[in-house]
Amino acid sequence: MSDPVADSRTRPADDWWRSAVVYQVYPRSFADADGDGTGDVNGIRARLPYLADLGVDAIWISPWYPSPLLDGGYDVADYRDINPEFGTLADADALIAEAHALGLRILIDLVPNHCSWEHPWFQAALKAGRGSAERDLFWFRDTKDGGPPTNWPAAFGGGAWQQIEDGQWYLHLFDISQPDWNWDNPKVIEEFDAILRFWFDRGVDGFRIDVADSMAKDPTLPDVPLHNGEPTREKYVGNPFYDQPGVHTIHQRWRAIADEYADTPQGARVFVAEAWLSPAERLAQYVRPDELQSAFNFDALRATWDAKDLREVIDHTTENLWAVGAPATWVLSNHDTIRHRTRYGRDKRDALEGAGVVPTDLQLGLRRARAAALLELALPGGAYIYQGDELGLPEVEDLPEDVLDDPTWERSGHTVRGRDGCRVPIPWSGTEPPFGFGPGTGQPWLPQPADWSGLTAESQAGDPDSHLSLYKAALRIRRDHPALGDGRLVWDADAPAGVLSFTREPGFRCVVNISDAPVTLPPHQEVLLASDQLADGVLPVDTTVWLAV
Ligand code: ISL
Repeated sequence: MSDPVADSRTRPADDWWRSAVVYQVYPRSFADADGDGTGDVNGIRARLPYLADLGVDAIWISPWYPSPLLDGGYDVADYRDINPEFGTLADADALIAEAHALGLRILIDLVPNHCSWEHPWFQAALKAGRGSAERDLFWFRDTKDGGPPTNWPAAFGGGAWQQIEDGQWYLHLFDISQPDWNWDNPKVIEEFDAILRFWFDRGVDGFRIDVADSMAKDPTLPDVPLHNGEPTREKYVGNPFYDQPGVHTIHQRWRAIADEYADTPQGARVFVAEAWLSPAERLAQYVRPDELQSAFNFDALRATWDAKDLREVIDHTTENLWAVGAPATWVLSNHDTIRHRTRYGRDKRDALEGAGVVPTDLQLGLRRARAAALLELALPGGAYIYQGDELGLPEVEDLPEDVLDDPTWERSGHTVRGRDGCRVPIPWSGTEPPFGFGPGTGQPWLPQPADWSGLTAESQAGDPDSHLSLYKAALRIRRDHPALGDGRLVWDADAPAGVLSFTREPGFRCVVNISDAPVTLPPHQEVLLASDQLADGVLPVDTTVWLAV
């Protein structure tokens, strides 16, 4: 039997996504061309040369659609237009063309589980009344036992049902402003087919699918069990709103649509699933040959800076994804999580939680973030870089309460600050805010720390030892080296405890020292790149080296 991963290296460029490095743009916070304090499409266009020079293969743009931005744009009011705060459809068309001219692919975000309460179909459903065809596009139900139809909790706090004036309730698994679509209704299915085609026809190369595991619901609407007295959002097998079998029918349908584009110059279009599903056996179901091509590997994001943890995640991921012929992906941060420079600067094992209350060593975090970048980019498969990862940005944990914008802050009754700390606008240049985020001195929608002048792209560009220079060097080597990208790895038997060491053919070895003492470098021809200074044939703690062997 042929090996699907090994074969892929000889497949046509259609398989670009198997080894792509994808850069995530969060449009509100990337670059502001018109100076209103909010990032925009023309800001992204202006920075395309930066991204091409950085050396990524593709850009994924978080939602840019018309939206009241009550969940940062994941509350979509119109799936076929651009938020006027961000620009116009003509700007988006120009961006797609300019990116392609620079050799960059464009992925955009599809939010199929829910829309915004401003979406015209939801507004019509509110007016149409119980039992109407309009309400059947969503999950409207009557009161049960004097309360909501189920005990399901919403993601940002509180229950997942909101009661309206006539007494019915609608389902919102996320914010109250994000009503869930009813995917049992054929009109919803057809509408999303048309949305995919709308953007594919405009030239986008693919979609990141938001909460790709939640569209299908158990129509009997059973309650979820209580944990510590509270209804759980845990994704246990059989959860009525996560990982239901029906989601796979939807993904198969979308894959067929993407494959219709195989004969266009860009080739078949692609998907990456956002589904926080563990273990990898479950995630692998989403990337079977007739479903989505790839999925974010959040086990890698969740793993702590620990050799045993990381090795387990790498092995488990690759075993399960390779079994279905899919490449692994590697993710360290995104717009929903505490930035990894900050996480890796903490002792706490589950450093994803506890913003602002855990002692953090940002110098240690930076050192580990450098080592992690070289590990991530050496592993087989695709890799994701969240905007600002390449600058070594930390989480901003001291945003004033009055600027917090994440719905989590309000819905948790001001107990959980939420995700704004990883969404602070990018520092591009200059010595004080807005650090070139927008023209002039106007301040961005979230304030930047005054001490970020050493982190700007401009200040790092000229410094060969900067975080940005490390990323650029790594991406250049990754692009040229035949061992990197898609393929296999073999663990080296001679690695000391606490050291991750693997070889990729031809002639490449990656060694990561996560032990508590320096280790001797294994025999090699040449050091290709190291995340920090190497001393005399020795690899210091929290350092990664790429070797030619
Ligand atoms: O719901 C969860 C756990 O109970 C989360 O893991 C959830 O899958 C994740 O937060 C989904 O995030 C995505 O969809 C959200 C949006 O707020 C995030 O920014 C987006 O990445 C709703 O659209």
